[in-house]
Amino acid sequence: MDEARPECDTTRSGFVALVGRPNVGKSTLLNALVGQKIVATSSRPQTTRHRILGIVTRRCEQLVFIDLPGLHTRQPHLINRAMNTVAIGSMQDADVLAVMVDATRWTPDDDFVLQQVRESGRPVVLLLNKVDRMKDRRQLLPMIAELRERFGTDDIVPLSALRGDNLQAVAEALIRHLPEGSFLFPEDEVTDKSLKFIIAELIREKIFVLTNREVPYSTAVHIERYEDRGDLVHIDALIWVERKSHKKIIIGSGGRLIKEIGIRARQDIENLLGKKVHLQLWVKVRKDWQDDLRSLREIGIEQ
Ligand SMILES: Nc1nc2c(ncn2[C@@H]2O[C@H](COP(=O)(O)OP(=O)(O)OP(=O)(O)O)[C@@H](O)[C@H]2O)c(=O)[nH]1
Ligand SMILES: [Mg+2]
Repeated sequence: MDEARPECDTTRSGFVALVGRPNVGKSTLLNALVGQKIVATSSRPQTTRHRILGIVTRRCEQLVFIDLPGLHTRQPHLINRAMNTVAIGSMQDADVLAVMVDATRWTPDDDFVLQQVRESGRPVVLLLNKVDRMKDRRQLLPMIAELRERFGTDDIVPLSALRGDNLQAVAEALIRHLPEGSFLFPEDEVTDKSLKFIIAELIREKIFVLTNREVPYSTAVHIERYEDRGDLVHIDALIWVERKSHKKIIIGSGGRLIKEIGIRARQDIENLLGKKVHLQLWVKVRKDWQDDLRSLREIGIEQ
């Protein structure tokens, strides 16, 4: 019995690594389980760049999710290799892997995921996401049978992270793999990252949603000032871009695009803080930062 929780016969807690190729819905699931938007999601692959903890505390269990960059085989920049290294390394820290696949698409990157999962030797719960998009639900059973063979696990949960369908079953399946023990984090904590980090991610998410091709990947966001003046928070954020041409695109004609990024980001930040926010965005060219180790360290991506 945990002395801090006399109502529980046993308490369980541990780490769950969210593993999968880019764009399968790992971060969407994390936000849904935590019940708050703490990580960026978008329809573009490689939205997540950092290892971010999302903590879900229930009455007698605490699941500490590790949201990770999607594993990918095309790695044109240092940042891509660093993201994969972080993801593969983090699998070893987990009590169980929540391996996510997309019910509507299997790609060569999924084969890479399968290989890494097998090599890790960690216990696996397979999450079959986006079932809301399946045209024919009768395909679900044969698909589950095939995945059972491939991943060598009977723990397979179909779900829709976007709609919030079957999240309870996801949590239950993962909890069975967690060791007995006291909670690892205070019960009101939802992440290990600072408020500044989350704010930078919310801004970066808007850039991912509102720009195309190589432009979102050329950007990183750094919070230069965070000043809480009681009922109003002043935030200055700097957006790095790799090229002058990208700067022009981010600003947009007559400053329209940067204004839109600011409006959307401010709404999310106000929701997060529960306060009014004054957000000022700046854009600066930082040539080839995706291949510069020092820049990667500055935004917290370590190899
Ligand atoms: N239809 C549908 N779309 C989903 C579902 N879950 C996530 N998505 C969408 O899939 C896209 C990718 O979601 P993310 O959560 O950013 O994916 P991710 O796996 O974290 O991707 P990376 O960070 O790039 O590795 C977004 O457009 C989501 O809205 C789902 O259950 N159903
Ligand atoms: Mg993600």
